[in-house]
Amino acid sequence: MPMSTGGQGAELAWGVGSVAARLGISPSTLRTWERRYGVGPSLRTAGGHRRYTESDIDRVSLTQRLIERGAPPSDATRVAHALGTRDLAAALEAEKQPVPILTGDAEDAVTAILAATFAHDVVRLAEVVGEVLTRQGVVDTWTAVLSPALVRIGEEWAAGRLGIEAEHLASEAVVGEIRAHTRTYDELDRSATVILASAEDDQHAIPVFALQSALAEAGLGAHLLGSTFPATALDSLARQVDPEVVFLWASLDRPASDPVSDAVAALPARTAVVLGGPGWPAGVGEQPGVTVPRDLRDTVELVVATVAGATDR
Ligand code: B12
Repeated sequence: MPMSTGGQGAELAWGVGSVAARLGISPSTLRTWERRYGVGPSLRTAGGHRRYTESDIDRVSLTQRLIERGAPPSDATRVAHALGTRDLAAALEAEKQPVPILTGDAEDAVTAILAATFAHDVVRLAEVVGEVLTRQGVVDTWTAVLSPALVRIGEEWAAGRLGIEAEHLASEAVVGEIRAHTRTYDELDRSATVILASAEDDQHAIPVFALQSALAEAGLGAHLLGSTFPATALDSLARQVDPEVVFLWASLDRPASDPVSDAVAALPARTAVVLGGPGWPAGVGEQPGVTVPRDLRDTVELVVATVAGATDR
């Protein structure tokens, strides 16, 4: 017999036998998961009988599906434990076949990305990111979905709820989809040389891939030189290819005495320097020839306008 938890927003709670029948798991396995890993009922009746809420059942169900797909029970239960009710529901959706189509709401996409990251589900991650990119283009996808999802992933990692492996896995999936999106634009204006990289000692590069893709969407080709671009290479780059624009990203705070700032100051006046990311010190945009835009959209506008000005000359 189900029991009502009572009060406002009352929900039904179920006994071990009902849950076992509903999920096709034996009662003894349910008890083992509860005893060993703490995935079990959160309620008890007055008489001490265990009762599963719908959310408890979702947690057990996700555990079951992850185990069926080869995850060790300890990992499956850890993932199921870490998810709040909303992310849990999204992770369950992500585990279902066929994969559900997103509703189009940016928040749903963020939740789906988080759930797939917790579930280490690379296929689902690529699917969600790819679908939103195709539907909305990279600037809107970045602003409404990828940036908030990455911030949340960073918070989950910093709080110790998400492993570094999951952060790498999500980053690779996001970069892969952004690059695939970029390749759909093949008629690009390459009359100016636009260089994109992240600063020395900074491995964060997803925003640089997003910028290359957004510039492609705007019809402009740009060269991507990857992450941790050495400061000394800026000088040789300027001499070899004489770029119209150099964009450098920094997620991490730049050191007080920064060789990149010195190298930037030494670039020829004809090179416009654009700095993005929270790592640059305040006031860096006051140097001549250096601009620090607010976000991706601003950066695209600035680079497009700079290239138009440079090629008109
Ligand atoms: C993915 C990720 C990684 C990946 C990077 C993979 C890759 N290929 O890029 C990996 C796993 C390698 C990684 C490593 C590390 N990471 Co990390 N990482 C992140 C994460 C989750 C996303 C990074 C990102 O792309 N941010 C971009 C967007 C989402 O955020 P934003 O910088 O705030 O951007 C806004 C503005 O800058 C503005 N904007 C302004 N101008 C422009 C221009 C453009 C073009 C764009 C797009 C936007 C823009 O718009 C953005 C909003 O859209 C962040 C979380 C976060 N909040 O950023 C942590 C984060 C940056 N990492 C962090 C740390 C500590 C590290 C490590 C030091 C961890 C470690 N101990 O090893 C290492 C760094 C190693 C190194 N030497 O670089 C911290 C940094 C804290 C700090 N300020 O010092 C963060 C903030 C996580 C956290 N919450 O603590 N990381």
